[in-house]
Amino acid sequence: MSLSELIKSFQCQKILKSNPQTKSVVLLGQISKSNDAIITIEKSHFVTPDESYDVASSVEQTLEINHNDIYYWSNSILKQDLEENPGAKLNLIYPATETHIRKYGEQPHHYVVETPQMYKDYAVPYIESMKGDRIKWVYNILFEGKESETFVHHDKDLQTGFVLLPDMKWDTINLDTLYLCCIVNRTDISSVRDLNESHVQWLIDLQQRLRKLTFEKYSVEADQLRIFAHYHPSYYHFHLHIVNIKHPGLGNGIAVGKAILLDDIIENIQLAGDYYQKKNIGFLLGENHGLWQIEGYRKSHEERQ
Ligand code: M7G
Repeated sequence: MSLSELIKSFQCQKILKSNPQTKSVVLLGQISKSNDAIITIEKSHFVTPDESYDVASSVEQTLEINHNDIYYWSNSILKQDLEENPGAKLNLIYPATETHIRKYGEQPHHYVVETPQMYKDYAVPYIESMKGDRIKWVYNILFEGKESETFVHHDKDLQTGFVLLPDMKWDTINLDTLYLCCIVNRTDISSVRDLNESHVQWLIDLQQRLRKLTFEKYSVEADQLRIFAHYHPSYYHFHLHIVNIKHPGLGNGIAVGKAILLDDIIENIQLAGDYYQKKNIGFLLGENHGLWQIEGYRKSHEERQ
């Protein structure tokens, strides 16, 4: 079935999330009887408006709500088109797994400080259980040519190479919300916890190349980009987020307690090669997350409170 057919068959059952600030909703529903689906709809930002923005032709209809003295307010319908000025971005996950449903659902969060012992005892086995099918999309990109028509760059060296491509969070139109993803070819790094002094020069070179490639393709300067990794990431195969600094991100993806700048990662392992093996790492953990569901992990956190 095509995406538009899948959307037409979607039967909404629950609002997982609704955020007036990011103007987005996440809906849980079913497409076929036994398969769950998640649809995210995010209203699009203006396509980089400048002083030539033509209000008269951009605003198709207005319905005045009221006016008072010199103040007027109204509802409006803006002109939009799919190619260059879409009204919204829609993502579908189908079939959605239990892990997806838990991830996208509204949930209380906790600030957790993960010690190296908690990592070793509970996170490592959890991470191993989250590989396989869950990161199939990563292997599809790296080794099966999936999404290759969108690649900004593909260096196939198995040790130092990577793919740089548009992240599925980006509409690929609006440079203000530019969001790229760099997935490394090597399969031996699950997260920052696996990085040490042997990776310093590789990461320095990688960052430089990412900045250069992004500038060449999109004319966005190096100092207009935030390049960072997540801890914990949703997918345990090392990757980096390359995002326009104008973009505040959806959810907490760019906030402290989730994002770690690549510059900080490099400097930390330059200062101490085993920094990420020894460090307590503080981050926000949702109650639906698999790690929170592990009793020992949760208890270790509670004992430290
Ligand atoms: P993360 O830190 O593991 O997860 O980053 P999170 O940010 O979703 O919590 C993974 C990144 O890969 C995210 O920015 C996703 O939007 C992006 N991503 C995920 N998938 C399944 C795909 C995909 O199939 N294609 C592309 N291009 N990006 C994806």
